[in-house]
Amino acid sequence: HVYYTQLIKMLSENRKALAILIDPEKFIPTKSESFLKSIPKDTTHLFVGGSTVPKDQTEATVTALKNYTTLPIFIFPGDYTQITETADGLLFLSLLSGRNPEYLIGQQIKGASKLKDSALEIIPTGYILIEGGNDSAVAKVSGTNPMPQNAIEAIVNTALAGQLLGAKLIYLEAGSGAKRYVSPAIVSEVKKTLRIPLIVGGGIKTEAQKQEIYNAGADMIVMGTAFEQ
Ligand code: 1GP
Repeated sequence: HVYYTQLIKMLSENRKALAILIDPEKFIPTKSESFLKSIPKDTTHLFVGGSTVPKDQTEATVTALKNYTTLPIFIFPGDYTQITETADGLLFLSLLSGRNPEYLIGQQIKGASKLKDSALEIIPTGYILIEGGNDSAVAKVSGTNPMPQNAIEAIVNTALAGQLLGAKLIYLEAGSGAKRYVSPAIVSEVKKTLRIPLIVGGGIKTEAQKQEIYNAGADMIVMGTAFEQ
């Protein structure tokens, strides 16, 4: 687990992680070089994925990016068809906030045989969808309800259950393009109870917002929409 170990080490040295999310459905592979020049200097990871990605587009995106970067590329899959060996790793997500078995365990079973002998670094990740003030693609595609931002205790317990199930990361997601990002109060309460790294994404656009969420306790922030061309 090279990349996970690197992440733990960087966090132990009080450095924060920043993942830039690329949605293959919207990305033009020939623009990879200019895109990579436009992302922040403090970027530590690239995530590639989306809720609805046409077949083979994830692989084309990863292959194109690989020509111009040494940053680790992780698949952040909307479904099992997005698995590609061209990436460095994969967030093996389970949508813990929802009550749709297809996204809790169904997609994971569909991907399992493909991942059995994979060289991808597979990181079990508890994925928690939180109300972001507008309809999110994750809610729509998964057919699940996001957790309300005022349900802090339920969110904390969901994250804790994920950790107890063996997740190596917890991801608090407000949805791509969220009007309202996950509140600092939620981030700090979840962080207090976890001993695994905490990822926060959805609706974070500015440097000030990013710092606010880091200060609340996020170990990694994911930004997508802010850098879409
Ligand atoms: C979405 O958390 C990510 O899955 C990033 O969201 O596109 O709003 O930055 P944004």
